[in-house]
Amino acid sequence: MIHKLHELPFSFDALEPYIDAKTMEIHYQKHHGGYVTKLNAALEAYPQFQNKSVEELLTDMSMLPETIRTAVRNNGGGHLNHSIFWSILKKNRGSGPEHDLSDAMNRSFGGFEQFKNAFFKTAMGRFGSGWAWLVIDDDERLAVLSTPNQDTPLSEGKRILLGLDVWEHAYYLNYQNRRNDYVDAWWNVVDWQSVAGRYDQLK
Ligand code: MN3
Repeated sequence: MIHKLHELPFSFDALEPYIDAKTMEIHYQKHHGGYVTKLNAALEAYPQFQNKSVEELLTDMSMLPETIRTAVRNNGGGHLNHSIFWSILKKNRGSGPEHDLSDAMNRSFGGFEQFKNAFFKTAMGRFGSGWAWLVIDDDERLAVLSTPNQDTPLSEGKRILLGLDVWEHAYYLNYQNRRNDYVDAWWNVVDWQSVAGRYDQLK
């Protein structure tokens, strides 16, 4: 096993009532765990790629043999996307972005509320499975975008500040078909200090 499912940085019930413990348990162990297992399986016959980080694999997928490119894209993407997702989750008790990140949000969107509106529309507009993202774009501005499946903005050269998983597996137990309620509730568990840390590192 080259790639590992790292320990979840919080307990399964830490995000309740916004994200329930059962969803967290299945999401982390079965879904994220499954991506890691399948990524390792794809790389098994290709030792020359086993020492590369998941970020390196996804940044330049053209270097990969075609036989494993789709498997790495889907499962490597799944591994990276979920690792980032867990790292930016924490009950925030109503806090929001501060300092440099807040300034950047004002410059790029006109304010935090405008950002949230744009992000909500993007998350709701993703047909089927995928993600909504806040990234630093090529022009150094913040941007909101969506990717299908487990595609990651890293593969398009974007720097990821935060992502929201809008696959049904992320919310169906508690919210059923109500993705809008899930997205609304999710604002309560964005760890803005963690997002600010990513911004400081990546800007
Ligand atoms: Mn997921």
